[in-house]
Amino acid sequence: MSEESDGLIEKPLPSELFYDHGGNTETRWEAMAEGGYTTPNDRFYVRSHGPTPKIDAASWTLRVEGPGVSRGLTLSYEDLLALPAVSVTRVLECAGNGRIFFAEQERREAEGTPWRLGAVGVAEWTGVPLRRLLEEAGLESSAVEVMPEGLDEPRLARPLPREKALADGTILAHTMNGERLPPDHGYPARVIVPGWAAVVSVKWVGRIFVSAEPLLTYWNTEEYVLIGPDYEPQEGPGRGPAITVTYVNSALELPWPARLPEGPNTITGRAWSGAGAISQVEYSIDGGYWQPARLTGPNMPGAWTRFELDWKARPGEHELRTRATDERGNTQPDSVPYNEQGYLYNAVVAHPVAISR
Ligand SMILES: Nc1nc2c(c(=O)[nH]1)N[C@H]1C(S)=C(S)[C@@H](COP(=O)(O)O)O[C@H]1N2
Ligand SMILES: [Mo]
Repeated sequence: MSEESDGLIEKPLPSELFYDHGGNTETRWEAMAEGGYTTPNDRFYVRSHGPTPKIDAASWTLRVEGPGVSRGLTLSYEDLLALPAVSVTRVLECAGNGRIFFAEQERREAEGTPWRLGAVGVAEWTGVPLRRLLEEAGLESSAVEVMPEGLDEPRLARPLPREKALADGTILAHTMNGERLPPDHGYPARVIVPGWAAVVSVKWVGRIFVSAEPLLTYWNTEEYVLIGPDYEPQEGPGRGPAITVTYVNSALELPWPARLPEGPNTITGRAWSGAGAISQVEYSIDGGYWQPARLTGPNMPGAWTRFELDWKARPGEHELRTRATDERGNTQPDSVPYNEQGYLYNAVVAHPVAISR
């Protein structure tokens, strides 16, 4: 384990699999090339605002409470595991994924961890629909927001509108890719909110507060809000609109920068969208015309698809770009408007590739 994340993240962080950002760790895209459809738990990125808490499932309880529920509910870990479970295969992408490109491509540096494109992964998440827990707690028609709270320090809590909390696919997960949720990923239970930035997928949940009015917290007024000339100022305390959905994006399964031999190369990558399946991926070499890449294997809505392209490469320094479009017609843009905290960067990026003789 690297020194920087030592004591903060529990799982081993070998440098072939991760870039260490000191307490946060980014998946190396080249480590995805040999794998299957989902991101294995041992190489899934970790983004936490504090150290991974040590939680004893035997004494853990989940409470669902607040003015928006009539009865409330307290569950043990065993109770949670005994409820009927569903599985969803979905992408989890940090709102800050791609942040380094504000500096590198837009020439305006943004605050925060300088992720390249590896703060994203797909897993099969298994757990109990949040709707079921809310119904058991006696959800009132007056309920407005549902706020899962983490047991970590600093207790991340992010309110969800009622409809999103009740939506299909929004679950309290206890299992990740068929294994007990690993400590760094929220053991014993985390929320998964498909299609929304991963910050909303609160880890280490201990309490779900159901309100009868809109909730303002640090996590939807100060951080994870869009602040910049292109974003509407908010009424009230919010410094900008709170982030909800993430957008269509793509990455190549290559080191950054990459080095490849001259001649025919087959290059692979993945494209994802929170809004649906991927309808096309195009690529461009050195700013040339866009050509279609081949989509391969499963293309699950709200997860990702793999793609490949053939390139008969000439020696020299090159730039390879990919551009994905989802089934709703959303396409990666050429640039993303600046925002102070560097969120939601999904523009086309120029991947540097050196071709050697
Ligand atoms: N309790 C809690 N939940 C959290 C966080 C956190 O720091 N504390 N980080 C959030 C952010 S910003 C992201 S990107 C995802 C990361 O999930 P992962 O570490 O399982 O990849 O968890 C979210 N849930
Ligand atoms: Mo994040």
